[in-house]
Amino acid sequence: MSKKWYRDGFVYQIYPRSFKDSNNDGIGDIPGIIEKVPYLVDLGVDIVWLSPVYKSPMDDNGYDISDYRDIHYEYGTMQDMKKLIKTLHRHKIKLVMDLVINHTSSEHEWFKKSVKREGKYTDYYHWEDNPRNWTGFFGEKAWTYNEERGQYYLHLFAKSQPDLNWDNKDVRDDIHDMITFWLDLGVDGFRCDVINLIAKDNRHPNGRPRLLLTGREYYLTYPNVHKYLHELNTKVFSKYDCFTVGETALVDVNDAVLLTSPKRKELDMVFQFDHMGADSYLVKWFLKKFRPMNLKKPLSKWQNKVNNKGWNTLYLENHDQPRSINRFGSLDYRYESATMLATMIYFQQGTPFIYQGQEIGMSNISFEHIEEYQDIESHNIYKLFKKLGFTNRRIMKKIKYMSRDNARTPMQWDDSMNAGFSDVDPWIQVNENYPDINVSSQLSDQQSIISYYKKIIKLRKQYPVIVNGRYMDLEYRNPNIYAYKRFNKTYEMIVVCNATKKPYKMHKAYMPVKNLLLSNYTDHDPLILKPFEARVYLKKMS
Ligand code: TEU
Ligand code: CA
Repeated sequence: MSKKWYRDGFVYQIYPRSFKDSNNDGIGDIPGIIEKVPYLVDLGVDIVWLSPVYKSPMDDNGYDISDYRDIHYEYGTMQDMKKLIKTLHRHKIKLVMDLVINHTSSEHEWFKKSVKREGKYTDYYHWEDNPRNWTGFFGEKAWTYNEERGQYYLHLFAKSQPDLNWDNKDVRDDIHDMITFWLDLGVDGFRCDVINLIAKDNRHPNGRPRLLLTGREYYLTYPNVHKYLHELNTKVFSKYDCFTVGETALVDVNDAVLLTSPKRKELDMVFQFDHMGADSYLVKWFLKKFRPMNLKKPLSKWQNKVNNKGWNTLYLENHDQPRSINRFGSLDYRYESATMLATMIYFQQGTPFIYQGQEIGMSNISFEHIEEYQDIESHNIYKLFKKLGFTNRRIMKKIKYMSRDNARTPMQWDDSMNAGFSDVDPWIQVNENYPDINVSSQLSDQQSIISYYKKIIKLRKQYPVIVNGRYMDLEYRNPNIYAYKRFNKTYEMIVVCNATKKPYKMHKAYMPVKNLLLSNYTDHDPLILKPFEARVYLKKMS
C-alpha cells in the first residue's frame, strides 16, 4: 500500500462564505480563514479543502464561476489567496481548491462568446435547435432557450450554470491551462465538482421520463469520462505532487473502482453518495426513516469493494448535506451521538474529511418560511413541488430536513454576538444554539466533541493500521450495532458502536477492557453498551 500524504492526511473542508468574516460585511472571506489557521493547526488537520473562491455572480455560492483566474471580490484578492497558501504551507497544511469544470457561469466570457458564435467558442457548450426532455439536479428542465443565439443550451444545475462541451478539444486545453495556473501558484490538489458528469452523449437523445434527472443515462458517468480524466491526469496532475478527489454524484461502486484505481491514472479518490441515501430515496426530497442499517450497509459495501483496488473517502457532512446529528444521531444525545458517528466513520479505510462545524456538533437550522432560505436549490425545489400540487406544509417539512442551508449557517466560534463570526448580521442567520454550541467553550472542555475529534486525528497518525489495515465486518446482521475490525501484522483494532439511543446488551465481550484505546464514555460495562456508546480496542499481536 502506497505511502502517499493524501492517504494519511485528515482533510478539513472550509465553506468560505460561512467560516469567518474579517471585515464585518457579514460575509466570510480569505483574510478570515488566515486568521483561523492557528485553529486548524491546533485541531491537527493536514489538508484544507476550500470551496470555490473564484470570481462569481454567486447564484450558487461560487459554484458558478465567471473567471477561473480571479478571486471573488467579497472573499478578497489574489494577494490574499497567495498569502493563504503561504500561511498554510508554513504550518505544513496543504491546500486543495474546488475545481468546477462541468459548467461555468453564464457570465463567463466563454459563454458570452459562444452565444455570439465567436470563432472557436461556438461549440464550447451544448447547443441544440430543439430542447430535449432532460431534467437536472435542481428540479428544473435542463435545456433553456437563449434568445440571442436562437438555440437551447444544456444546464444540469441552474440556468446560469451552462455545461461545458468536453468533447471539444479546445475546451479541454483551456481547462488544462487553467489548472496548471493554480498548480504553479502552489495549490496541492483539487476536489473536482460533479466530475462524473463532464462527458455526455453529444447526440443528446431524449431520456426515459423521470421526476428528476431525466436523461441521466446520457450524462451520468458516461463512458468518455474515463478518457477525459485520464488525459487530465497524464497531461496535468501527474506533473505535480498533487491529489484529486472527485465528487461523483450517484456513482456506483464498480465505476468508483475504475475511477480511483492507481494504474488507470484518473482520480485518487471519489466521494460516494450511497450512504447519503440512508434517510432518503435516490431523489433526496423523498424522505425515508433512518435506520442504522441504512448507513452500515453502504459503508461496509464500499469498504469491502474499494479497499486494495482504489481508495475511499470517509465523510458524513459537506456543504450540500444536512448536519449528521440530525440525520443519523440525536439532539438529545449530541455529544454521544456526534462522537459515536465520528468513531464509526473515521476508523475505516480511506481519507477522512471533516466539514466545518461538524467537529463541534453543529446541527440544522429551522427556518419557518421559504424566504429565509438562501440556497437556489431550495427555492427551485419549492417551486417544483408547488407546481406538482404539494401542500406548503409538506414542502417545508422536506426543505427543513434536507436544505443545503442546514450546513451553511455561520461557523460558531464563541458565545458573543453572531457567534463570533461577524460583528454585523451575517448573509444567512446564525443557528440560535450558538451560546451553547461553539468552539471556544468546547476547546476548554476535555469531554467535548472537539476534544474527541482531536483524539481521533492524533490516533490516525499514531497507528498506521487505521490508514492501511484490512477491514472486516463483525456482527454484520446486527441492526443496532456497527462493529468492525482493522488489522495488520502488528495490530488488531476493534471498533464497536451502539448506533441507537437504547442501551444494548452484547452477546460477547469483544476484548478485555484493558485494551481500550478510545471511548465516548468514561465507565464501561463489559456487556452493555450505553446510548450511542462507542469503543475502540487495540491489541498488539505478539
Ligand atoms: O454538487 C452536486 C450534487 O450532485 C449534489 O450534491 C447537489 O448539491 C444537490 O444536493 C443535488 O440535490 C456540487 C456542489 O457540491 C454543489 O454545491 C453545487 O451546487 C453543484 O455541484 C453545482 O456545481
Ligand atoms: Ca467579509
